[in-house]
Amino acid sequence: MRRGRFITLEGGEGAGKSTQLQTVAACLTAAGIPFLTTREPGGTPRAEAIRGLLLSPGEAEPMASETELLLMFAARAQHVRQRIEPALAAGTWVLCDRFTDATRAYQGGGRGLDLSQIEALAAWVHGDCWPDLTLLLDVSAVQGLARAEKRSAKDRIEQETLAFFERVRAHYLAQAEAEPERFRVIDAAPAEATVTAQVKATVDAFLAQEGVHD
Ligand code: T5A
Repeated sequence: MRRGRFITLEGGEGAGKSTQLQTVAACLTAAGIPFLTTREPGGTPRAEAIRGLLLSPGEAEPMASETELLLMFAARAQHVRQRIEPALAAGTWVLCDRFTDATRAYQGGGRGLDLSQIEALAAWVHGDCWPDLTLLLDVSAVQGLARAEKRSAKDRIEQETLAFFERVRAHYLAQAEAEPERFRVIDAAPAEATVTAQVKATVDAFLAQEGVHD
C-alpha cells in the first residue's frame, strides 16, 4: 500500500486557511483520493481539549511561552500518533490546517523562543513525518486580522500585538524561502475567488507531479 500524502495549510490569522481547505478537499475528491481533514492544535478529542487550554482568553494567569510551546507539541504528539500517522500508513491523504511550521512561526518567530529547541521537539514528537506539500496563504497582518475580527471574537493568541503577527508573517516567508520544494506561497490578499483559483492550480500541479489524474 502506498503511503498517503500529507498536505498542510499555513498562514497568519484570517489568511483564509479554513476557507481554502475546502478548495483543496474538492481537488482531492475530484481526483478520487481518500483523505481526511483535520487541524492543529487539535484533531483528536484529547488534542482538542489542549486547544481549549491554549486558546481560551481572559484568564487571570498569563501563559508562559514555554508552556504554550509544550502544549502545542503535546497536542501534536497525540494528533500524530492517533490520527495522522495511522491515516498516512493506510494510504489515506491528510489535509491539515496548520502543523509544526505554525510553531516555528508563532512560538519561534512571534514569541522569540529558541528555534533549535523547537526543532528538537519536532524531531522527538514526529520524526520525519513532515508535510509533502505546504500551502502558505500570505496576507499582511493588518488585512488578515481585520478578516479574523469580522468572523469571531479574539482568542488568546489573536489578542497579541500587530508587531507579533508581523514577525509571524516574516518567519513564515523565510521558511518558504528555505524550503521551496515543499512550500507554495499563495497571495491571499485578493478576493476569495482569485485565491481559490490559485490554490486549485497549485494543488492540481502537485497531483500531476505525484502522478495522480482525475
Ligand atoms: N498556533 C497554532 C500556534 O501559535 N502554534 C502552533 O503550533 C499552531 C498549530 C489557532 C491559533 O493557534 C496558533 C495560531 C492561531 O493563533 P487556527 O484555528 O488556525 O489556529 O486560528 P486562525 O488562524 O485564527 O484561524 P482563522 O480561522 O482565523 O483563519 P483562517 O482559517 O486563515 O481564515 P478563514 O478561512 O476562517 O477566513 C477568515 C475570514 O475571512 C474570510 C472568511 O470568509 C472568514 O470570514 N475570507 C476572506 N475575505 C476576503 N477575501 C478573501 N480572500 C478571504 N478568504 C477568507
